[in-house]
Amino acid sequence: MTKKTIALWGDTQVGKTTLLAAALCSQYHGFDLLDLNASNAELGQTLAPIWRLLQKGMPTPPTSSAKIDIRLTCKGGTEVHFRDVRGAIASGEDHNEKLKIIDGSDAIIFVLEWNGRNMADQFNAVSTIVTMFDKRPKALVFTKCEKTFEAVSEVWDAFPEWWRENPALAPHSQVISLFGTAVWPTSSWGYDNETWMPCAILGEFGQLIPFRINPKGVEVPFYFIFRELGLIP
Ligand SMILES: Nc1nc2c(ncn2[C@@H]2O[C@H](COP(=O)(O)OP(=O)(O)O)[C@@H](O)[C@H]2O)c(=O)[nH]1
Ligand SMILES: [Mg+2]
Repeated sequence: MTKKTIALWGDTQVGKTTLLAAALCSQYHGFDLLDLNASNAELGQTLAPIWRLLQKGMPTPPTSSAKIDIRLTCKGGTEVHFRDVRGAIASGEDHNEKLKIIDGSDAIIFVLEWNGRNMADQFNAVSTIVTMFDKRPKALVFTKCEKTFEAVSEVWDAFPEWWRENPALAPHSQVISLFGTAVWPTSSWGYDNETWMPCAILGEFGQLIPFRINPKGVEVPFYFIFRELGLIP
């Protein structure tokens, strides 16, 4: 059986695990490329519990092991391993561990928080790894975009170079340009379908918590990578 490994690479807390859960578990936000009969047991042990917590507005546990491999099966029968790489490895100095992960991956999705902290460090990591990744499929995904953009914003069309909307990204434009049009805004929390407001409420300590989440754009990068890997036409 053919097997493809897709790495999700990014700093801790940027929203990688949530993105995977939102993209792969939501029945409504249409990632329909998995053979659910073959994948349900694995989803039930990995992403489905996280998806359920998010739907209830409850805190999700941080990724505790160094990396988690989620082994799923596509409709065509190919096994797809999603490798959710913990941030400390992604941004840290363990070069050998990095090389091992990169060598074993067929595609990579870099995950950064829109307007996140430590952008310079994160883009340094991206630029090193992306050159090691040569011609394999790659994408750059920005998370938590509902915090900045309105539901009706044109950025959701991901028009070419939409990311230039953020002047803070100018110093990193060379790295971002390496991805061509494979740069996407996403929001795992999304917007309410009726009010178009972000699906968030303030918790008792003034922190944002998810409320009736309705993810936006989360499946798009996965479709792209599946297509690039030849898993869909
Ligand atoms: N506002 C907002 N918060 C998010 C979004 N996605 C994830 N988060 C929150 O960011 C935190 C870290 O998410 P997690 O997926 O665990 O990050 P990881 O460490 O990169 O895997 C959690 O509290 C999530 O609920 C989003 O789309 N919008
Ligand atoms: Mg995680």
